[in-house]
Amino acid sequence: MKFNKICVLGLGYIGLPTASTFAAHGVKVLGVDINPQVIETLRNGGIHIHEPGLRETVKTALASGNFSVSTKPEEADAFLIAVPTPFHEDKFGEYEGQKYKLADMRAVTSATEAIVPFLRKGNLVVLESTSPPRTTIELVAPILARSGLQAGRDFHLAYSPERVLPGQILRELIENARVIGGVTPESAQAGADLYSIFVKGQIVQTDATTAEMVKLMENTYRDVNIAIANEFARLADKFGVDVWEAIQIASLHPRVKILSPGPGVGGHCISVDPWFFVETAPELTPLIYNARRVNDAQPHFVVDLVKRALGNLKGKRIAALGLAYKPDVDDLRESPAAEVVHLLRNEGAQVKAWEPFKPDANLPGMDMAQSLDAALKDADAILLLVRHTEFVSLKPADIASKTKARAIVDAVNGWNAVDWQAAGFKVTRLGVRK
Ligand code: SAJ
Repeated sequence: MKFNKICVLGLGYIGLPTASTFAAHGVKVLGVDINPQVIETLRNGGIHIHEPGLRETVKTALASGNFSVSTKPEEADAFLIAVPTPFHEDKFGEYEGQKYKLADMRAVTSATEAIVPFLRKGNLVVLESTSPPRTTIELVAPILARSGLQAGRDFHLAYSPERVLPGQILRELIENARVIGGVTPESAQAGADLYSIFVKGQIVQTDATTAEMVKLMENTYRDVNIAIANEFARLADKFGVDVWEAIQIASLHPRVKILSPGPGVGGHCISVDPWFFVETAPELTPLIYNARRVNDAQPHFVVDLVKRALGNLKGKRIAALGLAYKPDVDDLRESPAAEVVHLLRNEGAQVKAWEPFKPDANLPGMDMAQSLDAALKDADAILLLVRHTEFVSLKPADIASKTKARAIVDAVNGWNAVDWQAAGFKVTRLGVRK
């Protein structure tokens, strides 16, 4: 199938890079977002999200005349839906007395509805948003049928998840393998024709529900494996073992690869996607459900460590280093580090947080330091929450001269305990009680 014009609905972390990459490859692209501010920002040459290289790609795409933006879709050969699928804030499911989160599919529903008046015979529609299994055939197809056209007979319909890593989106969009699940083999083929415009990685064709499941399986696999690493950290602490040493030794086994414990699992993918399985099949997912609970509870274990270092936290001053959800990114969404800080404050501690990637972050109830030195100055303890490269390379002797704190708590195995002890610090580490 040939594509002269495509319409991308949703210009966020995935939609905008995808739309501008298509445009850079010579396709006419209309980017659609219901938020007029997003459209205005883009029209004025700005960009509303942070992603390395994206500003230039968008600028070039707009200047080439191939990329335009609007709040409304138009007729096109293909429609891509890349809108958010967050959770409902105030609605929960319940199974055997246990609450679980529910996906809010309203954005997918309204983006699909917006396509209906413009859908023509022979078009392709692709859903990219991470969704519960069977969304393509049970939610999207019936809405599109309101056009009088039927998916798989009159137009092509496919599901193709994004699987890119924030911070490397533009490269991974092109290089990663791409799975395309069609409601028919012809739909999958049409999707493969579309993405082969820029994808250099392998393109795998399958059915729509398999592709939906693949995406959720990838992130659930990671979540469950991080949960077991976190439980290992709790066990090592109980048994007087250093979990980091134990993981390293166990991972020498050719078929064992254990992930890293830490303050929990954040971001907008791994802490979210497993719930899409739980909500659609709570009776089949006790392991996935409990892995989520283990990872969500992990910030409490970090607070316990701080208490071990400082005793009662009332009035204690703590320098919290890092608020991002993972190392070397500026993304604070669903960050377990931020959750730790909130819990410490609830215990009466006075926390100054230093996040070098977002010093001006405006989180409710958060006291942000404007520099590392400002965070350290009056601290009683230094708490390492994110393994940012610049934190790992801090020199204990330098730090000792900048603070009266003589206790460090390392929740991410970022620092060498011996070096810090040599500089006069008492060291408390996650997953270590020796
Ligand atoms: N984490 C640990 N221990 C580890 C690894 C990670 O505690 O050993 C924590 C991180 O600190 C972070 C969270 O898990 O808080 C998630 O980080 P991540 O790097 O594992 O994943 P994301 O959310 O940045 O990106 C993932 C990727 N999926 C996989 O690696 C299977 C990415 O490819 C997906 O595109 C993305 O989710 C998504 O959009 O679904």
